[in-house]
Amino acid sequence: MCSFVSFVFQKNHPTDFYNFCVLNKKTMSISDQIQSFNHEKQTAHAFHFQYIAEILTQKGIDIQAVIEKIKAFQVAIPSWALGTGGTRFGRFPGGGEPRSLEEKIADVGLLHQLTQSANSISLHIPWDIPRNPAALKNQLKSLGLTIDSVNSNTFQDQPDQPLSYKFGSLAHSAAAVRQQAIDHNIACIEHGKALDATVLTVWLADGSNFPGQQHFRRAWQRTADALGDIYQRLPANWTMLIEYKPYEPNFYAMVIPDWGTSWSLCQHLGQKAQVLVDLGHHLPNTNIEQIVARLMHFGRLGGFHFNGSMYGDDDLTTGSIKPYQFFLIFNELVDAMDDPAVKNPPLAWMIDASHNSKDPLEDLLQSVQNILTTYAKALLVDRKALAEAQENNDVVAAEELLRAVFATDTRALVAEAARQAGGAIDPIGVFRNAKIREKLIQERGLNSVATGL
Ligand code: PSV
Ligand code: MN
Repeated sequence: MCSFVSFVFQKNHPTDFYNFCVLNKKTMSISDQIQSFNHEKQTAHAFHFQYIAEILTQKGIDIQAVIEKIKAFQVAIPSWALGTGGTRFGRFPGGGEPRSLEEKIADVGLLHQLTQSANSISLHIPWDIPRNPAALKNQLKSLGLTIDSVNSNTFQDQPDQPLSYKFGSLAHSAAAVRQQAIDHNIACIEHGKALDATVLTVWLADGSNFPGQQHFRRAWQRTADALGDIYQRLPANWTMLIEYKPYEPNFYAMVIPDWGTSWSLCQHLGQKAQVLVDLGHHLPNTNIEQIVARLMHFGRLGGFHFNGSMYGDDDLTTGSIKPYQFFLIFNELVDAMDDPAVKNPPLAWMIDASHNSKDPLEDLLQSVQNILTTYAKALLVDRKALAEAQENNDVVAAEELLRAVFATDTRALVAEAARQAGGAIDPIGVFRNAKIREKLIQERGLNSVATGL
């Protein structure tokens, strides 16, 4: 064990504290459980951390600087990923799902406590209308959380809604439907303001299922005009994120199918409008890393929805299917974020996933872990050497450089960042060891249902 590692462990984990935790396991708080489990994992973690620390130090990398960047990276959790997702063929909930906005916030608080990297929650309106903003703000504050974004929903009809979105919302042929959707987005801004949010995310399901059904140019113009009305109501410090998606629920054409259309709408609206990239919103084999680089070059990448995808909007665990592509995407993000010449605003990071076969909280913990380990890899890329290889057209050197970083196991760096921040070396281990799901089932029941899809 290197002296740095043994020093930090001794400092933060005195043995008598550990004994106290083990003896009182049944009544231990989550933070005590984290410390206790960290202590159990200490030796193995120290071994792995020392190994990577030595390799990277030899390469001249400032380990603590990398760890500080990992600690600073925070990803939002969407309120709708906390319950079991499903497909149109069924849903198989595992119990203990949050039944209210307060319980959703509590779940995100737990994820943040475990990882120290999930300090905000995204709301979907009307699923998450804040009934008592003052109390919610207190709850958020006590858990160290903020609101990441408010997301409007004009893809479903609500029971009390006068006009239907069956044929679209902001792009609808009828002005009255467009106005209803505009008003809904403005109401979202108001709900967000009450909770100190600063981001409105707009994803439109508008489009057509059959050729000839919708006039493409009129649909774009109606959307642009309607978004303009919403944009006018956006407070000065707010951002409007415009999310694209190539298909689903419409299968012939979506009104905002790609980054180019999102970008064109942002150009039309103004600087507070930004493109949102959802990893699952691309056709197979799309070069997402290039899209990300382009958008950041234009200063127009505002938000990111993480998930894993095999075919389309599969909403699987982030990094579970195409880890190399995920690394290449992060490589472009970090490259642009580190370049002072790039004038892109800070990004709103969020996990947008859905779960049918896993415990939603465990799945989110896996996603956070994969995001952080991949981000850590991107931080290790020798940008100068890569640029040199690129400028000299040394194809093999450039590729090998990236492949070597991709093959580096960064899990100990992420574990060390969490440990230093007061989180868990092994978040899923703590979740299971502390029997958190079992306790949630006891508290909320087996058939509790979260509002959402
Ligand atoms: C659409 O597929 C999407 O990715 C948008 O972000 C929605 O708001 C979200 O999923 C939840 O339905
Ligand atoms: Mn999304």
